Formats: sequence, C-alpha cells, structure tokens
Amino acid sequence: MTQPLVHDAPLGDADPVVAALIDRELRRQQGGLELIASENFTSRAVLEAMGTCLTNKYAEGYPGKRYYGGCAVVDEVEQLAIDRLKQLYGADHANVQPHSGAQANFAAFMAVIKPGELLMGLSLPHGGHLTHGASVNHTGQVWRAVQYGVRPDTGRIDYDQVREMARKERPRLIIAGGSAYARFIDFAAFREIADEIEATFLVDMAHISGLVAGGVHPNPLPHAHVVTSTTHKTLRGPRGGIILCHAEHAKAIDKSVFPGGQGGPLEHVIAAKAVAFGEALTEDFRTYARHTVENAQVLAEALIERGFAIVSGGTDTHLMLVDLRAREMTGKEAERILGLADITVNKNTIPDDPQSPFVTSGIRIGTPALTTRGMGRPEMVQVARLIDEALTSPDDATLARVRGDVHELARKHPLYPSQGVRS
Ligand code: DSN
Repeated sequence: MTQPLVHDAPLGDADPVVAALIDRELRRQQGGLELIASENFTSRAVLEAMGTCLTNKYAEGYPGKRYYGGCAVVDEVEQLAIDRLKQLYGADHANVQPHSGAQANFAAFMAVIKPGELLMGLSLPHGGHLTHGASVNHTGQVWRAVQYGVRPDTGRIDYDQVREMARKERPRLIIAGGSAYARFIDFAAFREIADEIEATFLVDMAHISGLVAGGVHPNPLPHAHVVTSTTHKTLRGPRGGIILCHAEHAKAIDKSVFPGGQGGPLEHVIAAKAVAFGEALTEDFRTYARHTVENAQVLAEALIERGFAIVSGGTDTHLMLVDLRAREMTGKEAERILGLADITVNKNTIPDDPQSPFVTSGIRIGTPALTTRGMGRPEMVQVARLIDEALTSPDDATLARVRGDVHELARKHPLYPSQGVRS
C-alpha cells in the first residue's frame, strides 16, 4: 500500500490552517519590536536543524549507551553538542538533554539534595525565578525553601543578608541567578558562603548564558558546583535546557536527567543546540554579546533621561527593570499600551511591589532580540523615545504614529528576509 500523498507534502499543502498560523506569527515577529528580555531570534540554521527527521528517533540513554538500536547518527549529533558546549564554558561535563530550564533545574536539584532538605534562592518578586523555590512551584514543595532578596536602597543582592541567612538557616543548596536581575552576580562571594556551611552552590545562568559565552559576563563555572541554563535566551539557540558541572557531579546529574526525570531526548532540538553552540563559539557571537549589553545600557540611559526610574539605576547585562510607580501606571497597563504600538514587553514585579504579580508596578525590557536584528545605539535612543511617547500619551493618534515608526524601524532591520517580509 502506498503512503497517502499528504505524508510527504509541504506544510502549506498538508495543513494550511497551521501553516497560516505560523505565517501570522512570523509576520508578527518581523513587524514589531521584541523587547522581552528572555526572547531572541535563532538563526535560520537553528530553525532548520529543529525541523528535521531527528524528531523521529528514540534515543533513551546517552551517546554510546542507548536503550534503542539505530542511534549511531544521533550519538554523533549529541556528542557534538556536548563537546561544543563544554568548550564554550570550559566545563568538565555537560548534559544537553533537559527539555527546558525548569526541567534542568529540577533534575540538578534532585541530583544534589534530598527531597525535604532546605534550599535557598533569590525570591521571585526580587528578580529570582519560579523554579528557585517559589511556593507555587514543585521546587518549593518537594524541598523546603528560604529566599533572599535585593536591598531596597540599591536594588542589588545584599551579600551580607545572604551570608546571614545561610548561617542561620543552613540550606543544603544555594542558588544564584534569576530572571529579572540586571547586575553582575558575585559568584565568588556566593561560593565562599556555600563553602562556609558546606552547601552545594548552583548557578542558573539562563538569562546570561549568551553573555557568559560572549565574554561580557563573568563565568560561573569556576565557582559553582553545578550550572544550569536555558538555550534560547541570550544564547540564541532553540528552546531547551542544559546542565554543566564538574566531574564529581557528572554521574549524579546524568542519572537525574535520565532515567530520573525524563525519557527520550529531543534529538532534533539537540542538533539545533549543537548549531547554536557552534555559532556561540565564533568571534561574531562575541561581538553580538557585547552589543547586546551596550544596547541595554544605552536604552537604560535614554529611558532615565526621559524620567523613567530603573531598578538599581541601570544594568550590567541585557535587561533592565523599569519601575513605573512615579508614572502612576501599572506594569499591566504599560504592557497593554506598548502592545498596541507593536512593542512587546512583559509586566514584571519590582522589589517589594505593592501590586499583585498579575498587575505589577514594572516592566522588564531586554535587548537580545533587537540586537540580533542589527539594531545599535541610535535605534536604542529611538526605542526609548517610542516607549516614552506611547506611555505618556496613549491616545489613538499617538499610538498610530508610534506604531508606524515601529514598523519602519523593523523594516530597516529585516528578520528572516529569506522568508519574505511583512507587507
Ligand atoms: N520565563 C522566563 C523569563 O521570561 O525570564 C524565565 O523562565
């Protein structure tokens, strides 16, 4: 019996409904200004690697030790990803199988502390992450959690508070890293505190991993026992997770990812990770990382000049947290208004936010995606103006004018031009 033709037909013919939705999303990405700090645009090569027959292959296990036949090629794919990743960060050991950052964190925590033990992470409303022990997340339920914060006067981590809390609570795991923290983290200080109480020190570098790879952010590897990350933020790879560690933790980490927490790895995504790691090893990527941080600093300065308050007064990284309280506007409202002008940001709690997490008093802004499109200093100054104008006078006429400028800026910096441009 022959296969129905649809099996080998292009998506547009086989399922025009899904194809049209994907096309609409492509046009949205091409036409607007993407300022969500955790998003980026992968290369076409990364996209292509993901959309391949590797998705068909089961490969439970690790290269050379699989539970299925036919793994010779995916073994090479996964080993290449591992080797490139180890080279990128100078790591002894790398696991490229976690499906996401949350899965990477859960697997890493399970490898180093027992359920019921105490962990300590940066609190979510102070710029931490849900998976660092927030009560609504499994990490705050399987383990007991205490959370440190940032100083109200500086918006920066208070290392004295971290030390004091660590001495008092004696967590078995200390986590550094977050999703809305704009300043360098002193990894050496954290390690010293962890050593003092014989705790494991883990860095979740999801937000900054591309900056570390590009040499513009200190590398946590020399200090942390274990490092986790996503691959799709500043690192500009496919959506996914990774774990890096020193040799002493390698076996426990691998066992915790598989068979502990996951089944078959996503080899098509791992191939795309390999492509992204290859890209991140280039001089071009170092330039990209430098420009991403410079752009964030220019944008923060330009917003400050326009009267916006930035938590901690600026940024060392790719992101900034805008405190909107002086503007008497919530994060939710600002996100909505900017969305009407095709500028995409996310509402975000600021430290000690008087508003709920669904409303918030801030927005988080990041430059990884616009920098990928080749935007630089002049464009950042323009973006600050557009944000200011939209939020200051959110009437129909102003928003239409801002939207027009947004589209023009986007047209001048085309995204995936080989796929046609938004008309
Ligand atoms: N949701 C991601 C972010 O936006 O930072 C973190 O997981």
